[in-house]
Amino acid sequence: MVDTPGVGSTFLHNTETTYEFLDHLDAALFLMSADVPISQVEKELLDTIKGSTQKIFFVLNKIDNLTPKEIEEIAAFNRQVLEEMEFTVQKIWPISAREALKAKTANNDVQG
Ligand SMILES: Nc1nc2c(ncn2[C@@H]2O[C@H](COP(=O)(O)OP(=O)(O)OP(=O)(O)O)[C@@H](O)[C@H]2O)c(=O)[nH]1
Ligand SMILES: [Mg+2]
Repeated sequence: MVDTPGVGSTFLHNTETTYEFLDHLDAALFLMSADVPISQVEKELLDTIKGSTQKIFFVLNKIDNLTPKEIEEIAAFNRQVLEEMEFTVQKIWPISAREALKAKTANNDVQG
């Protein structure tokens, strides 16, 4: 598994690194941020991925600061953008990497 740098990176070489990996995709996990809608650069990346794999898992991160209603709204908005781009979106997986890390750390404490 390869964690590519995000696109729209401050540093152009990061974005180039991401694009260099796109020939070798078995599946893609596309991480979106719940605090901002999908950006134009992300849409360009998605367009490129489209030809490389059909297996894309859409994940919505950073839901920790949002109400369930807000999560619904941003997920619905992003879903519409993706469907307009002719992706088949089975599901958008809402997660919080921050909460997951917190839980993992707490769990490790219990286990000593
Ligand atoms: N509130 C919140 N912030 C998060 C969460 N996950 C990541 N962040 C914050 O988002 C920022 C970027 O996190 P990274 O993990 O570096 O994001 P990335 O997508 O790997 O970024 P690049 O690899 O640099 O493109 C950091 O300030 C994190 O603390 C989350 O679940 N909730
Ligand atoms: Mg990263």
